[in-house]
Amino acid sequence: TLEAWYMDSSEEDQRKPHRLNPNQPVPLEDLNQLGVFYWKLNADIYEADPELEKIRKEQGYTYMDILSIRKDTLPDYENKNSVRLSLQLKMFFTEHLHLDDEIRYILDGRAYFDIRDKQDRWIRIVLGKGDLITLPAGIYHRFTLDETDYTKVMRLFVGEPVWKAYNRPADDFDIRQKYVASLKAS
Ligand code: KMT
Ligand code: NI
Repeated sequence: TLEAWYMDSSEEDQRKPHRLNPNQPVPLEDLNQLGVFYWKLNADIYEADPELEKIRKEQGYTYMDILSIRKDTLPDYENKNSVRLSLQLKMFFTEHLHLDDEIRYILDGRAYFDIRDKQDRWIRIVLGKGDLITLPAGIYHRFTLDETDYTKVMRLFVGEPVWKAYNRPADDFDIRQKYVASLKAS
């Protein structure tokens, strides 16, 4: 299952866990209420996984690509898809929203997704190998590596991918208003 917790407000290294003391866990049902959904899969067989195929088919996730993300210490000449960090990671960790769902499947390593709850508090979600998560369009969120500084992530999308991120504040966007309204209804 998925582990999530409320974050402390310290400005320390974003890759640290930032748990409150005592820890304040967030159950999966609370994440579901915020429009966040989760599947556990076997990442060892992602290239031919009938469960992943089923999800992609049911959800219409026609597009996919894979990124290796590691801390910007060594250039990675072998993997053309590798993203050399600092700049990109800085953008990922800047609070933002998208006009579409963000669907990510961790194939290796670990990463944190931080999302805002209804009271605008940060919830940190830790994802490891085999975790597939969907964040709803319009939710404010951010992404970071953890202290292991490495993850390999599959990005899924319905149709032609649009990665554009709108940094907060983006409260006047239709998608944001729609998301906020959906929270009030639930
Ligand atoms: C985003 O929009 O937050 C990201 O794509 C970062 C996480 S996966 C590379
Ligand atoms: Ni995003």
